[in-house]
Amino acid sequence: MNVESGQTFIDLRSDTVTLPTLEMRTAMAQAELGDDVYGEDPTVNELERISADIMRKEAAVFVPSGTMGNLAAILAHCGRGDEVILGDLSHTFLYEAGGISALGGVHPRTVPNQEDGTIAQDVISGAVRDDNPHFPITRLICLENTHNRCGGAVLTAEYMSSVGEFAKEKGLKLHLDGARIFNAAVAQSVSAAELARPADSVTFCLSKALCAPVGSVLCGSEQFISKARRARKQLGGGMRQAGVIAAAGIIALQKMIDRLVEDHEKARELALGLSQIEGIRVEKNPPPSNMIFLSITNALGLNASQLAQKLKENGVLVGVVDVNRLRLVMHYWIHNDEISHVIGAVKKAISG
Ligand code: TLP
Repeated sequence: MNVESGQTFIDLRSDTVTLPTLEMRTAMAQAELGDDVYGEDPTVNELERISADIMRKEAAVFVPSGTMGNLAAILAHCGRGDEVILGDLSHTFLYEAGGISALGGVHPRTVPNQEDGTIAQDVISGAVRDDNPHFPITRLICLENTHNRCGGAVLTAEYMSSVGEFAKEKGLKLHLDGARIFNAAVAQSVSAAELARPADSVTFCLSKALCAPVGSVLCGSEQFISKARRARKQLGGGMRQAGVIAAAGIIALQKMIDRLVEDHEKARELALGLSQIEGIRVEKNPPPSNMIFLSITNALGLNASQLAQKLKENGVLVGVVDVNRLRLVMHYWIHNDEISHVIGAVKKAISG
């Protein structure tokens, strides 16, 4: 639910719109605090310890956003002029404002993402540079799980392992943008740690489907996290009494992971209803996690922005991906009985 100038919307634009639960707000009010840049905020320290345990990594650092988590990771793994291999549909390449080049001087080597969010092994292998003074030095591979622009696709533990083994063989590091790694984990009934095991570092977000208001966590070895902590400071991400928000993050990790299956069920139900509407194609049906991508056929006589505007007039907010694609993201604050309203709103928007 989202309120704009007094009007209430069913907000499916993203799971980033989720508000904190009452339990989170209470924990935030009661959190024990200290100066986190001195390492003295007990609530942040606890969140970092719990996060490292969940991912089975040595250490963790709390960061304000997924974008900063990925950037701090890439700055900690790479020096200026080094190259990172990443998907052409990855969030880091598409939606992080070019931060790795602008702030880190890191050269992005984009390679095609496949529909299932993976990058073919031979493509990764072919992108690794030879030792030649003409070339940047390949330092890092980045993967994303779930994969946002690939429709919330989930990467398997087997795929993660095979890329991890390849990286090791070549002396490269592997970073995982696991903004929604818990969605990937519950969708496959595996632990997030298993998915992250082959990665040297992993970022995950507390502020998306887990409903915390702010924050992400970057996990890795002790040595890596101390470098990432310095990168966070350089980026202005040292947050002082950050326990206020870390407290919500702790509840997110304790209470909000297992229930993500409910979001996936609701996404399947919505996708099924939408797939029966003529002129609309559900790109991945059933959806692999909590995202539904819709393609709109020309026959509809509406482009994606026009359809989104009509849906807004009917109380439903959706994301416009491009001229004929929409994204609908399911989350905690969408109630089961709102699904039929969304399906009805789409039918009405198309017919009128
Ligand atoms: N994604 C947002 C938008 O930026 C597109 C969304 O609404 O989905 N990695 C992945 C895979 C993401 O989807 C996002 C956010 C991030 C990183 C960045 O997280 P934040 O917004 O916390 O910087």
